[in-house]
Amino acid sequence: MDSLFNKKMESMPQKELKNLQLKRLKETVKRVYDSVPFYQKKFKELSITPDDIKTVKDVQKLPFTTKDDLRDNMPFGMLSTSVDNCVELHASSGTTGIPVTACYTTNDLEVWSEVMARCLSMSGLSKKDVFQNPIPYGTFTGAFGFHYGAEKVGALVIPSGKGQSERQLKLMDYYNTTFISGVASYVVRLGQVAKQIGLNPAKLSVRNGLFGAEMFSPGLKKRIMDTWEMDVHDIYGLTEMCGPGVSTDCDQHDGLHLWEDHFLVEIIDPVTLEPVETEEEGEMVITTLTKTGMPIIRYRTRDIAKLYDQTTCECGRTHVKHSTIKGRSDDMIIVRGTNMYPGQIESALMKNPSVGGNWHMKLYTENDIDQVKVEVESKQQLSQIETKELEQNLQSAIKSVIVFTPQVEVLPPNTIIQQGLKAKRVIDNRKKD
Ligand code: DLL
Repeated sequence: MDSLFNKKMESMPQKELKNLQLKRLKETVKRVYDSVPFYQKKFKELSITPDDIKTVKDVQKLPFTTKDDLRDNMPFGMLSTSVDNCVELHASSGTTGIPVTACYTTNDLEVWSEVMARCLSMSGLSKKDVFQNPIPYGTFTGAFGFHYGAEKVGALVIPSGKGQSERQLKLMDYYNTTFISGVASYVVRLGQVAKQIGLNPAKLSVRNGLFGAEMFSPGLKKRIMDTWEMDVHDIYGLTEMCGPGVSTDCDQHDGLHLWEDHFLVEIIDPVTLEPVETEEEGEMVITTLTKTGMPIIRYRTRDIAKLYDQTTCECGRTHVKHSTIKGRSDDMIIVRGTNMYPGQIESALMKNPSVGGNWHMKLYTENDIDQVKVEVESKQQLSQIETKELEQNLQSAIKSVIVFTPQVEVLPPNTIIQQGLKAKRVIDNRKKD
C-alpha cells in the first residue's frame, strides 16, 4: 500500500511549498553566485544578481545549464564547495564521451536518501519488505540511490548488484524477495529468463516493483505487471539532480509526483526556450533547491513531458505531477520528414497483447532513401500465418501514430537480447552525408 514517508513535507499545502521553494531558490542562487565561476560569468553576462530573485517565477531570469556546460567544466569545476567536503562521486552512464560527474556532500546524500525513501514508500515499500536491488553498484547512480532509500524505509536490503539473471531469480526465490527495483528493460529480461529455467515469475513472492532509468511506456509497464503479477511504479531521475528520486507515480498511476521542496521544475519549448502552458508538452528544466555539492540552475534535461494542473491528488500528496517521459528531445528521429519518438512506437507495439517485451528499431539507407524497420518479439511462438498477420496489424498501429509505414518483423520470443545497462531501442545505420 502506498504510504507517505514524510507526511508533513509530502502533503504540504501548495502555498507553503511555494514559499519554501522561494527561500531555497534564493539560497541556491546565492550559493552558486558566490562560489561557481561558470555561474558568476553567466550571471554577469545577463546582468543579474541574487537580489533579482523576488518570486519563484523569477527563476526564468536565470541562465540555463546544459550537459555541454557541465562537460566543459568537468570533473570538479561545477562544485560549489571544495572536493574535501564531498563524500561520494557518481557519473552518468552516457555513451557520448566525457561522463557527467556529480559529487555529493553529506547533506546531498541525506536529501537523496529522503527523496528515495518517499518514492519507495509511495510504491508500497515498508520495513516488512525484502528488497532486492538488481542494479550494478558502481558510478551509475541507480543502485546506491535505491539502496539508501530502502535502508531509510527500514526494509531488508539485498544488494544483489549486476546482472547474472539466474542468480537474481534464485536469490528472489531463496529469500522470498517481495520488492524489486531496477531498469525497466532488465526486469523484462528477468521475466524471460525465469520462464526459460522453468520458474513462473508470478509464483515468486515479488509483489511490488519500482523501475525507471529509461523510456518506459505504460504498455511496457502493464506487460511487466502481468508477467510478475505485481504492482509497478515508474521512477524518474538523472545523475545531474541526484540520480533516481526526482519523481514517482503514486497508486493513482496517473502522473509522477515531483518533490517540489527539493527540485523546481519548468517545462519549456525546446526550440524557443519559452515556458509552455500547463498541460502542454515540452522539455523539463530542473533547478536543484537543496544541493550543496553541485547545485544546478535550470538544467535542460532534454526529457519531454507535461505538468498536470495542480490539484491535490487522491493519495494526499500536494507535489506537482508530470506525465511519463515521452522521450528525449535528442532521441527524436526524423525519417523522410516525419518526426517520431521511440516511445510512440513502443506504445503502439505494447497495445497488442501478442507482442513480447523486447523490441528495437533499425534505421538504414536503401537506394539513398531512409528506411525504418521495427523488430519485435512475439509473446508466444507463432505460426507463419500468425506472424504475418501480427506484422500487418503492428504496421497499421504504428502508422496511425506516426503517419509513416515502417517495415515490421516479428521475431520469436527471447531473440532480442539487450546488452548494457539501458535498452538500446534505436540502431541508426543511416548513410550520413
Ligand atoms: O538513469 C537515474 C535512474 C536510475 C533513474 C534508476 C531511475 C532508476 P542517468 O543515467 O543520468 O540517471 O540517466 C538519466 O535517463 O534524463 C532520462 O532520459 C532517462 N530516465 C530516467 N528515468 C526515466 C524514466 C538515471 N522513469 C536519463 N522514464 C534521464 C523515462 C527516464 N526516462
